[in-house]
Amino acid sequence: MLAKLRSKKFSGFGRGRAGGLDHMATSNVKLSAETAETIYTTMRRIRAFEEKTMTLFEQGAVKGTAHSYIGEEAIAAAVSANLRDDDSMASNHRGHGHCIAKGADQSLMMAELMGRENGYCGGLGGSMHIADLSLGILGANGIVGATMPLATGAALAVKLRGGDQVVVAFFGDGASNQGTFHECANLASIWKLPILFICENNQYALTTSYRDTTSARQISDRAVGYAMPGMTIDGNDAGEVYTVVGEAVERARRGEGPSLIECMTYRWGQHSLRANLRDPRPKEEYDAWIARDPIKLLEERMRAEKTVPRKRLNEIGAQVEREIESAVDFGSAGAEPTVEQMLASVYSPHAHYDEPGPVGSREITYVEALNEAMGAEMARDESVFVMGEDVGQTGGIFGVTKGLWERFGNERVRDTPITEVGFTGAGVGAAIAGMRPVVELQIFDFVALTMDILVNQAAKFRYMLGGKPTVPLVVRGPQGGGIRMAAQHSQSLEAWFTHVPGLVVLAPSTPYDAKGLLTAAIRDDNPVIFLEHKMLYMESKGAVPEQDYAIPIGKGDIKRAGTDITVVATMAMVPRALAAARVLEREGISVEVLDPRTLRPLDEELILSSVAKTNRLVIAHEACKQGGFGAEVAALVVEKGFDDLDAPIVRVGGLDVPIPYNDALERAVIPSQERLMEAIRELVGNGI
Ligand SMILES: Cc1ncc(C[n+]2csc(CCOP(=O)(O)OP(=O)(O)O)c2C)c(N)n1
Ligand SMILES: [Mg+2]
Repeated sequence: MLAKLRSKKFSGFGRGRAGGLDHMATSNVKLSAETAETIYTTMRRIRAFEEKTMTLFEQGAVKGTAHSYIGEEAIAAAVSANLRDDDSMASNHRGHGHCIAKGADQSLMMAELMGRENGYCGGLGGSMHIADLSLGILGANGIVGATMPLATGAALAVKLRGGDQVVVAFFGDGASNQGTFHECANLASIWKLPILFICENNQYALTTSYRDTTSARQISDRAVGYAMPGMTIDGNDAGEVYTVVGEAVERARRGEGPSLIECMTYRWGQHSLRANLRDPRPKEEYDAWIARDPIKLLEERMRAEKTVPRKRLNEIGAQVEREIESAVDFGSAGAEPTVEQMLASVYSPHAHYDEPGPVGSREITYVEALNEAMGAEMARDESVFVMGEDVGQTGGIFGVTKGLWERFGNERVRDTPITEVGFTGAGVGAAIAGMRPVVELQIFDFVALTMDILVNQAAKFRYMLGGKPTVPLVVRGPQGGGIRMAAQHSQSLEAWFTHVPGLVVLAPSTPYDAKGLLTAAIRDDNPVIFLEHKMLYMESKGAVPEQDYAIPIGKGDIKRAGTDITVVATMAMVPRALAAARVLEREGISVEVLDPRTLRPLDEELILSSVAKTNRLVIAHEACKQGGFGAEVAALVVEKGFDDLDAPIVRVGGLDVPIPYNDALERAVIPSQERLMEAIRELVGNGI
């Protein structure tokens, strides 16, 4: 069948035609009565749900927006009829149909669309974020193209566990132009992941035609570039979808890797219920596709094949009407969610640990400490794996993952292509699917490529889904300057992430903290941005216990006690502040050096109690001063500890320029020990 359909495609769909309509013939594979009835019932259910949603939207009971799946029902229904309960799928903004087909509870869906506390996401997600991980529904998604990395990661999780489940990524013709599609198609192909890329080509992305936005003749042609089977089929023919997808599912289960199936279809409505835009679709094209109602086509097939009698179809119609009425009643009876419920949904609770302190005589480097934490956690917990560029046999360009490949092998210490969105996104998908990925970004500046994945996906997943799922992901790598790597390899970017609810941001400055915090990060159920520093890689060595230990997230540390002034310093500024404190001690100035270690959540109490003791505060970080993390610390002390201050707060930060290449200029930009000492001296001499 695959070969037949492939050759059909090559003889068929031409650009500029009405979506290949002339060339699509209903497949002649007979559907069993049971399969036909299952698919038909699902299609009717989706249609009834979408019609009701439209009415509720007009009445103001469903707010915001929703994207109707009417016209495309055959795809979700026939794809899902091939899936087992333990298979999964990731959906997009037009996701109601996918969720219903995978077995989502319509009452919980409807309550969510109505924004109620009894909805799937407790009213925090709405139409575009329905998910039910217990049914393998990895979530609809408001970001076009995000489906692919989540599904790819879930498929990677299947492979790592040695399962035979498959994962489906549903996406539109528009999404096929996103980098995520291309990065994930490549990843899925080289790793032979059990994933189906199901493109629902409804021929338009909002108001643009795929014929104007897509380089290939058909989207399935792109499969060639990723060495996977690709075919274009009639998405309104449930029989054809069922048969072709069935073969691709079996192929994936056998471990033969991904397939790309492009289902030609048409949405009946505008882009969304809210959209009131120019409709560019020619009347002739529109009428031709509406005449090919997928539900009617299946009814005709069942009549021709004499499988399910008309009477039974009427019963199904009546049954889905009852279901939808009861779903609406359930939603209408739901309470409004509370602010307390909302606030409790952002983070999974952090574990409590008793840390041993940097005791013992064994001294190791910062790099060795990080390596030890990963090795110990991988040995302790099979769901932990490491991936990134050159992390395997090479051990990473700074040697942080050295030796792990030899201990844990290719699968769990996984070299990736240069595809930051793809592998960081796959990390999120794998975390959602229950693994504990540790993703290395070779140089932390490259995090800029992954912002959607971290900020819109990882940080919000638990929250959007009503505070239930966990995202145990660590994204780690070296930031900071000092080794003449210039503006795109030297930045300190912590403030980008401390601003995002849902993320944890850790920034160790010593080998002891590096091991304990990385251990805590890997065990934590939240996405963690784990910042390391190149200068600490090169220079930092210190006492680290041999045993496993974790440092509680949210607990700062006094690195040196003092009475005249507090210096809150982060990362490479900590050893500088300590060196400054040693010099100033000889001048009679007693400096307390406080390292927050955890930037989000911040140990506010420790900072406030230190300032209450010293009455003076300098904040030192390497990042640009403007908009830097120091502003947050300063604001905290002004808001909650103002009466304790005897002098203005001083921030010592990087100059507000990108990091330059020239060494003298780089030294001028990054705060030096001398600059720090000047600030401290001036502040101690100032005040009341
Ligand atoms: C990254 C991103 N860009 C733009 C949008 C706005 N937007 C939402 S849906 C959509 C069109 C998507 O088209 P397609 O992938 O073909 O799916 P369809 O709506 O046709 O089902 C656009 C532009 C978005 N949500 N996310
Ligand atoms: Mg589209």
